[in-house]
Amino acid sequence: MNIIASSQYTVIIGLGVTGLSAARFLQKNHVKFLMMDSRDNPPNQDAFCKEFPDTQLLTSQLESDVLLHASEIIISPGMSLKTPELQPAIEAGVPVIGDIELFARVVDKPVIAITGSNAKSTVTTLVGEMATAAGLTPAVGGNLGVPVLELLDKPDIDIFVLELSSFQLETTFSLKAKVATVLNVSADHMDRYDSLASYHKAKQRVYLNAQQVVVNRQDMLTHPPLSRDAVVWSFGDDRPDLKGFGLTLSGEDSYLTYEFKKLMPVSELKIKGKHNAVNALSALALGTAAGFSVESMLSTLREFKGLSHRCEYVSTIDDVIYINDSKATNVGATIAAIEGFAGNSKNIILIAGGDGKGADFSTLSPVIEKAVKVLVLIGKDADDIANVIAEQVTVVMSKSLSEAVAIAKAHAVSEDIVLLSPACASFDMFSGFEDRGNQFIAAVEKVAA
Ligand code: UMA
Ligand code: ADP
Repeated sequence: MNIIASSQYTVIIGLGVTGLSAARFLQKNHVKFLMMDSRDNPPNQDAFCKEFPDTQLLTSQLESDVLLHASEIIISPGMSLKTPELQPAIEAGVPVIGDIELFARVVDKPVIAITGSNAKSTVTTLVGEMATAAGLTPAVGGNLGVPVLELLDKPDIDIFVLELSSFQLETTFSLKAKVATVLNVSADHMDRYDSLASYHKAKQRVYLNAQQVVVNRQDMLTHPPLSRDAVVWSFGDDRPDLKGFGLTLSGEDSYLTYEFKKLMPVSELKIKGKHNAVNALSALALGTAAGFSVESMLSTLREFKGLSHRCEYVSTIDDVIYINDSKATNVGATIAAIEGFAGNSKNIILIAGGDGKGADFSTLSPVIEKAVKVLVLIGKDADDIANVIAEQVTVVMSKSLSEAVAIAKAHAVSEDIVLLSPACASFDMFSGFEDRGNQFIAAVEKVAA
């Protein structure tokens, strides 16, 4: 098959938003390429054919032979480097990179690079808003939604604030972030990684060539190898030391603190829960390393309301609070939410379950047994969660989210909290976490009526 006239060609794998942005980037840079997607009907097909009428699009499978003869392969983050059809090319030494690598090769403005198992979107958005408050024009994107190569088209950008996933970091080699952080590491995407160690290794790649790094004092897996020659800042929920952001107690109040200086009471934050105070501290550390003034960052923190679907207040019905934490797609996020809302007695009715992505749910059981009085389970891996929960917790299986909300309401008494925090991806029952969160909100409105 005559795939392409020249012997020099690049292959893009994946016609999602990343692949489309890479196609536009290559075209602008006069690089000959073809597009491949393993799906029969990949997204963006019409847009691609209209915009690139003379470029070949191969669908339904990845063709090893074509990949083997490429000069470079640009792989989308949703495709694993272990994909069998890719192996002959990898073994033959064909470079396989991602969109972040293309971006890193050309970017000429400072980059703040943010990864972690949880809190990436919240902290990236917060740091973007802090950059604006500091008088800069930031471009904010990456795993958050807008592919990085699209950000390059924005005019007059002073600084890039990027959320990066482990999938994106696996194929990134040349990024030289002004500031980089791994916010936290807990198991996620275990259907794609052999072990927590290999997932952790991918996350650590954000530190390659970074000028400054921001680490979490409570999570050693966020620290770069000791030999690194970079300025190190830290954050955590304890008292900070030099170059550190943390919490100090004064009377009844807890304060966001830099080194030995109290900056602002935690109670002034609009985002609630200890994990969000920690998120504020990590954003302060990143912003300080980037050169933002403390005063402008504090004004952002006083205003920032948080993102939808992350421990988002929905409603109070009969003195019971309903919280939408649909973005909790792994065990670590759900533990943080339960700990954030736990009272002195068991006050939480938790709705969880979905696609566990190969997770080990056993680390959920101690927090659930301590704080959850009724656990309502939905979705594909509901049984796997039920199997690790001790008998003293009431577990109810439900076929739908709306039924789960009705069950939760029936069990709730005054001052309880009904928390949707699934610890699982949503794709077994919903089109995504937003859809799951919106259906939860609709179900809450229904039981309120
Ligand atoms: N796919 C195929 N065959 C192909 C190519 C892709 O089946 O040949 C499938 C993948 O397995 C995946 C889906 O298509 O199920 C989408 O993959 P993609 O790489 O084309 O995704 P994009 O549309 O380009 O979106 C990606 C990120 N998606 C993933 O990493 C899966 C988006 O993060 C990101 O916002 C976007 O690039 C811009 O940078 C989403 C995500 O779920 C939100 N990220 C994971 C997470 O946050 O946990 C890492
Ligand atoms: P990410 O982009 O990494 O998925 P988000 O900001 O979207 O991060 O939050 C994802 C989930 O993690 C939400 O359920 C949120 O409540 C939870 N979360 C937020 N901050 C933290 C934290 N510091 N530690 C653990 N979980 C957190």
